[in-house]
Amino acid sequence: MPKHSVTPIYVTRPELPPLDEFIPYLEKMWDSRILTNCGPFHQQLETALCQYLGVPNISLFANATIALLAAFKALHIEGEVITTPYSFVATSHALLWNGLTPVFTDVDPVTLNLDPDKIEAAITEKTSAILPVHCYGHPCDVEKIQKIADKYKLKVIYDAAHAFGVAGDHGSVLNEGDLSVLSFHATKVFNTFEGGAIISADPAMKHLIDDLKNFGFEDEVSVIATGINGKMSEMNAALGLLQLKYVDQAVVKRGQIDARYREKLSSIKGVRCLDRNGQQRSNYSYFPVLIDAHFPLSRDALYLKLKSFNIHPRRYFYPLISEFEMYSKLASADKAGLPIAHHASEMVLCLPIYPDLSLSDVDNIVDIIADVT
Ligand code: T4K
Repeated sequence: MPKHSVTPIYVTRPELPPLDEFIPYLEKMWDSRILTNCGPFHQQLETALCQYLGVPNISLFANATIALLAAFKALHIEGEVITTPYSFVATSHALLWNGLTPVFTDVDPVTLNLDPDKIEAAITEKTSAILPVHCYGHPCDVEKIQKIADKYKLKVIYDAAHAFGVAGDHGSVLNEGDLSVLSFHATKVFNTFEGGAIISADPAMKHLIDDLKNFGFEDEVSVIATGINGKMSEMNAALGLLQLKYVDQAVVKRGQIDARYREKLSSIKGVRCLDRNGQQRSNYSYFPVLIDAHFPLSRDALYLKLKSFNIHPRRYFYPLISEFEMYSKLASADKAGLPIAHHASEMVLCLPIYPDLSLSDVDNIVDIIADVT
């Protein structure tokens, strides 16, 4: 029998290290009075993350949204950028903030990532970049995207907000494209409360990005570009150093929850879990399911039903970005051109997944879903 949860179960719950292990970091900050502007913890975290993620250069940011803004600035992107409507709104907002025009193309029905076969038809003489998202941490078809980018001399900036530690067929997805942007928000697999990062291949590019996140200062008296204040503080960086010690075990626990959901949901008609094809290493950051017409309830009815049991899934990503008022007038936002994204957005439900979620809670969530069949 499904049970009403005594405490609310949200889509996620941030992972935190033992508090007493954080105190020595705070003591160091109190002693040194170095609180921000790329201090020692910031530098240590950049080094540690390069090693952990297997990437050559990383620039820490206050959050992924500002990192995305800086990424487009660093590459001098102009005109139109081809992107997915099936993402968190920050993806496209980064374009508008840079005076760029998003051009939405449809997603692949299996991965729900930008469909590479739709990209070429959207390229015009104004196109200068592609902004795909590794949605839910599922790798994009990086090879096909790169081929198109090379053919038309376009830059590729990956929104890798969900893809911490994810590897595809060619290793870390974070080494793909020109730049990749990570989020370390509280709701992510690896969190620094708020935080983000840009991964770059070339030290000169990292140098430019580091200047851009510090107002554009090259030195005390020279400002080389219209930079922003995007620096990660020492407090966030110190937390990141500590979180890094625990992230592997957190991913293992997430993997167990993912496996339990898949096993238990497999017998429920009308509920489809997304494949993990092409992932050599997953981070299990989200657990999206698609509720189709074979299920007796609509997605929204199931969402409300779970809420009535004090379980709070989320409809990531509904509405589509292209439906928000600042995008909906764009020609590429027309629903007719984005049938798969619309369909997914109307069917998706992200079920709770986080390391502390017990397998008995997972069983109860599945029981609530199954109880309507
Ligand atoms: N690109 C993509 C593809 C993204 O998904 C995101 C962010 C970005 C870029 C931008 O990254 P950042 O600039 O944020 O670094 C959340 C997050 O705020 C957002 O970071 C994330 N994607 C998005 C998918 O989800 P909301 O508005 O759904 O969050 P909220 O506050 O409703 O939190 C969800 C649940 O998590 C809550 O019901 C309870 C739990 N929670 C949340 C927070 C913040 C906690 O237990 N503790 C907390 O501190 O956007």
